[in-house]
Amino acid sequence: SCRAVIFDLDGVLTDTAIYHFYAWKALADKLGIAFDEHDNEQLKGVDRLGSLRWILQKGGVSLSSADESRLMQQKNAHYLQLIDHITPDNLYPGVQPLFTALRQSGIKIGLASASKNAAFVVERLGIAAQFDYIADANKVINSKPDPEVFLLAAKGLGVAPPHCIGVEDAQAGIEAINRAGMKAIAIGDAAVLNGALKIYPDVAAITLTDLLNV
Ligand code: B16
Ligand code: MG
Repeated sequence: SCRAVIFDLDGVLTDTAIYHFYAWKALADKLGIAFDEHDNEQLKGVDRLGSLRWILQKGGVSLSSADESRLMQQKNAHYLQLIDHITPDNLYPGVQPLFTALRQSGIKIGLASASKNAAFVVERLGIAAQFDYIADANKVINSKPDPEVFLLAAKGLGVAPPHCIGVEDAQAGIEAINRAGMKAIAIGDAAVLNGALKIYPDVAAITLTDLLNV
């Protein structure tokens, strides 16, 4: 039975994935490396250093760790500028009703994000207080597809992984949920996402009954 639902942030609760894309795209342009939306699909759920290295490798570029740090800092500054205007209006439709239904059923709500900016984003979205536990990139060493961030969320919630459902928009995230021994639900395109028990176009399509029957 389902006792907790652990949500990914970027691309599941809000559309920050597009701002990550804009910021990486600007950096790739500066480096003269081709980078498009299709490439960006590979970076969803991948942490900051992993994303930078993926782009550099695509361009056949290898840099010192000092240069990597400088570029990550540039990308993050640009990203923070892009998300500075986020308000509760940026919460995807359906999130608040689903959270309310989960709470009313006594099901815990967790967050498992690969982003170091997760706390800032959920604060801006006005939903920070609704999480029973937040696990993000500041608290883990290994990023998705490693299960660490989902396992930390389960531990923080006090719920055993088999009683947790994870909700993800990224292939790396679905893999992380499965490796954590949880049930995976995907948000997005069935043509590009594999390994989930169910797939929905967006959070608004998920009902409490669906979650209880997974
Ligand atoms: P930051 P999620 C992930 O968040 C994004 O999907 C991914 O594109 C991004 O590179 C990563 O966070 C790191 O973000 O630079 O803010 O630490 O989808 O796991 O919530
Ligand atoms: Mg995501």
